[in-house]
Amino acid sequence: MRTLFQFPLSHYCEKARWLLDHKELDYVAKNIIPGPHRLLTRWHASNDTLPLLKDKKTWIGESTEIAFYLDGVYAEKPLISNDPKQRSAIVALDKQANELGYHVRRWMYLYLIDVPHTMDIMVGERGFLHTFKGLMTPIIKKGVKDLYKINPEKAAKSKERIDVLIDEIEAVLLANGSDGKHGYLVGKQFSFADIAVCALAAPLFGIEGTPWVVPNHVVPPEPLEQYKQALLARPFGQYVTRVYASDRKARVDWRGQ
Ligand SMILES: N[C@@H](CCC(=O)N[C@@H](CS)C(=O)NCC(=O)O)C(=O)O
Repeated sequence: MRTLFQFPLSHYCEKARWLLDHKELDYVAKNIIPGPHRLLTRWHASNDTLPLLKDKKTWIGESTEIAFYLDGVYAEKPLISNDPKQRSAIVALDKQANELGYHVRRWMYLYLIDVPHTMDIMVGERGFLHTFKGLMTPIIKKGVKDLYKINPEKAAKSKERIDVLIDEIEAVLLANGSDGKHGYLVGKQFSFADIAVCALAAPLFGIEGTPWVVPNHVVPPEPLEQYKQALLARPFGQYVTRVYASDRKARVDWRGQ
């Protein structure tokens, strides 16, 4: 059995779950305590972040590495074209998506880190963090703020980058003949580029079935809601929400175990 070590709220972990789900590979999504997770990632993948995949005796860190590993080892339902032009377009889009994810996280946390619902998801519904929720919540909150440098100045800069990256990705989409309502980023097929971009942009949209759905009792912060509505009026927003509806067939609960 494969194990994906994850944080439920992480959109990079959503990218890895989507890869495994697309390939229809069985796995368990296992939640790890933030902080001590680095003992595992450093030991097995020489890095600091999740997702981390264990496939039999092989450990793979980094969402992009996971994509190339899975496509290399499991030929069914390929995600990365062998055509050199398409392949380099996919690699370039994944790079842009990774940067987008970095800035989306910082900008959104500025508004969401103090919303109790965010912490509810981070501590989960069972396990160590849940049991010691009262004690752990301020520690996790401070850790997240320090780690991702969540402050108004940095978040404003991140928002500028988000705007630029979305413009760039949308331009690729349009150049590939898509108006947002149909089609994909590279060629005619759904590919790794679509997973990378859609997963890493997903928190902006609060799509049903993802960790970023805003429950009825939570009023979404106004800047986030305004931006979501502006994006939904554009090809980029229509593309992300449509691809989620048509191609995100989750086989494992994002809440993990
Ligand atoms: N480049 C990495 C980024 C993953 C990443 O940033 N993961 C975050 C969660 S969203 C993380 O594990 N942070 C914990 C840490 O940095 O210690 C990937 O694509 O997998």
